[in-house]
Amino acid sequence: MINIKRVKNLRKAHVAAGPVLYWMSRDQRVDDNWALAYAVELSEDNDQPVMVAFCMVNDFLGATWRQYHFMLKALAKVEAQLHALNIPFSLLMGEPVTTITNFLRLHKISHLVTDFDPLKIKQEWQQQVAGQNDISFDVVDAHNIVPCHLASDKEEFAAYTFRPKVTRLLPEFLDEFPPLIRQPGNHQLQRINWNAVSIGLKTDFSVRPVEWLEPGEQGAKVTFGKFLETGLRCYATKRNDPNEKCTSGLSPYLHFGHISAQRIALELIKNFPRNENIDAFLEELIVRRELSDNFCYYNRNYDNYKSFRPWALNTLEEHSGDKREYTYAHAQFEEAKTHDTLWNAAQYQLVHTGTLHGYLRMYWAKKILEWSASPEKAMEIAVALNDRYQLDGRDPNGYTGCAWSIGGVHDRAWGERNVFGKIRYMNRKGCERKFDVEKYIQRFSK
Ligand code: FO1
Repeated sequence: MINIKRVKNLRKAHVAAGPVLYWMSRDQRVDDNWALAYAVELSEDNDQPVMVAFCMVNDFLGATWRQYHFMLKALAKVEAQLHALNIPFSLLMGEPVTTITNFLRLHKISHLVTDFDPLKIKQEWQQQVAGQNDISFDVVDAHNIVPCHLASDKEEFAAYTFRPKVTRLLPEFLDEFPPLIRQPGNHQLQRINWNAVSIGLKTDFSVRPVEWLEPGEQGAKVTFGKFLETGLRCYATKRNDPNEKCTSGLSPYLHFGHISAQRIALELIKNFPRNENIDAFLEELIVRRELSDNFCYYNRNYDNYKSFRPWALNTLEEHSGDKREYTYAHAQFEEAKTHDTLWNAAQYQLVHTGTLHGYLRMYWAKKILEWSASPEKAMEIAVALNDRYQLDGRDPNGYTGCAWSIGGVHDRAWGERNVFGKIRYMNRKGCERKFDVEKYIQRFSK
């Protein structure tokens, strides 16, 4: 039984019996997925079949072939896993509101379930589908351990205000997932022609897929296993060193929902004694990640300058006229053509591997603030480059990371200085104190 508090009802209706549909969107996995578990529960309660559909849209928030390729490879595995459970899977293409509405009518769906996503575009899709269809429609938070709408009913100021609210609710929501069993019914389980799907896709094919990690649940499990064996033991001490392999590398999988944060937390707590590594990792995985959903859910300007707190807007405003030692345009940043070899190496890693080490993401974004004509422009450029090249772009974590670096969101005021005002400053000397900068530059330069 799923904890019903994870379920947020968008619309109630008393429709004649019919199949239950899970409209999969954010959490693109079969295992440990509360939205799927809830849809299966409803289908059993009503003695109706359960179906799953994913609606693919073109040019989703500037996504390129790099992200679509990763996503589609994994969705093909989702199809196989659902078929093994005798659950039909449909890949729909087109504008979601119309496409989902047509699917609901065609299959006489009686109950619609989808997964929670704080992004504006998803909230919009869900509101419109609810408005256009007189059907029972529930949203289930399958991404956060503590459901976003329960952890807090407002935008939180910082991790220290949010942490106690999440921690208090963890015992209730760190529960085990129900087993997924093979479903009854004789469905004709058509297989999707995945090659045709990518041919029909409109996106920017110039950003190439990455080969260094395996998309999907299996790849996520292997990556998690590797982290447990090697990275976890140096996480607390060396997670800020991009030359060390002490981070989990799970963010692309978490972004697409190929692995459940709750599963990760359950495994860690069950199999490892609490120590500084586990505590530091759970702080990132639970408090920081759920705080970024909180920020995006309650602050509609999460992807732009207007989301910054008043103190930050004032200080950036006061220093907007400061003389910039260097000023670069979007293209110069994108082509890694700044005067700073460290920043260029970070941009090079981002463009060619689709990921950037957490510590360097902060340095990378803060230098965009320092070398852009204005803080508004800086936020625009950071979000655009992040979303274009990061495998985990278009994610609440990414928007929040840029807002933290450039607008001090969830941070406090620091000593005042040129251009930054009271926004926390980072520089190359700070990096040199943390890790071997020259070694990093050797690894990631042309
Ligand atoms: N979600 C969808 O429901 N349909 C899509 O076609 C889709 C494409 C897509 C491409 C890149 C990417 O990074 C995310 C994409 N997502 C899509 C959304 C994703 O599943 C996440 O829900 C959000 O990006 C993060 O909240």
